[in-house]
Amino acid sequence: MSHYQGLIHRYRQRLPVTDSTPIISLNEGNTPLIELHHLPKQWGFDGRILVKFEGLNPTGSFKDRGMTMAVTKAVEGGAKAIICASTGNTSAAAAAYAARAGIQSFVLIPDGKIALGKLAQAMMHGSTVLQIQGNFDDGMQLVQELAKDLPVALVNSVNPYRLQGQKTIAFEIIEALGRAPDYHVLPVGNAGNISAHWMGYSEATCQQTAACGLCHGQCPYHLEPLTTSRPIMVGYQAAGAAPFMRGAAVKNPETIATAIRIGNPMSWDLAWAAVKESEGWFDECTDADILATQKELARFEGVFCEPSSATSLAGLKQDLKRGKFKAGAVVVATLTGHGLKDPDTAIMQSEQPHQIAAEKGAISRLMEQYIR
Ligand code: AN7
Repeated sequence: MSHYQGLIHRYRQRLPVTDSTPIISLNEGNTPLIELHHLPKQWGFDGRILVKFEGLNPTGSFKDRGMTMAVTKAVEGGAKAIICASTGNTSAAAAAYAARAGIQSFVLIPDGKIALGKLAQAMMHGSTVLQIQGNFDDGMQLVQELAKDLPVALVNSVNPYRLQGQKTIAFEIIEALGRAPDYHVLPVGNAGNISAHWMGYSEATCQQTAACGLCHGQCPYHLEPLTTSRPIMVGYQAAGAAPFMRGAAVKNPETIATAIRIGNPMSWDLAWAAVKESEGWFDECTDADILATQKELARFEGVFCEPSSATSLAGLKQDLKRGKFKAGAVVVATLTGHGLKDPDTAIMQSEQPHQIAAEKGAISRLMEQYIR
């Protein structure tokens, strides 16, 4: 076995590929599962919290898992171009994987509401960036219509190969823990990721029989189960963009967590199925709590995720206080994207640099205030 070559190579038996499929990969996946050492205690929790840091994927978010599959299948099918609507991370991943494949990419992004790092990525990888006067939901409508009329493959998560790639996160977590967690918490925007997590956990436990109730004997992957239990799935949304809490689409979603500024999620039914079958729940967090948690994680654990990603831990913290998690439980939180994606929001909420003379005395006097 040579070095790690990405999640399609790693999990090819559990993915819809053949030996002749031309794999388009940037060695995505295989991200670290990091145990939190300080926040569980600070939050009064006697269980374990581990974060799956998806910010360490090649373009800095979990979108690479889905994009390696979607672009691989698009190229296998002869596509010369791909298109997506995006709040930023999907566009960065689409641009990078299209570059890798040598095909054209088009990305529709909401005017002005995308984090700077993500825009830089799409531009740098040579994507044709279309900044529309509308939000993500408007863009999603448009790309579905455009992909019908033009020879471009749609690579949003309505493309089933996206969820196929993203389901591999569950396999990695089970392998790292030696079991499934008791709870899995994650942010929910367009709702593809929670659906993919549940698909992964379900396939990992599937007994390939009607009796197991998961695939009703229909599972295409005739493999030994990886584990025996599935986690309770908990999805957290930003309060200004929480259609799952309102029970209907939200017309003008607003949140500082621009990645999940989505009012009309495409995977509505799949996400509800994940939550209901696992006996989990949805809840919402304020922007203030999201930012405070992002900072706590960076400050006390050394892990820097983007605001949307911190929504998973902001929700967890809130629901621990409400006693919604069993004592002693093992909780995994997906940190969907890297903090460097959105430098503006990070700098805005942090202690500013000290403007100081290039002079030893002045600097040491300042330093003494910090050394106890
Ligand atoms: C960091 O890039 O929808 O519930 O267009 O970038 O699967 O949509 C991003 C979504 C969470 C929500 N965290 O996942 C896009 C886009 C981050 C994200 C989500 C996104 P889904």
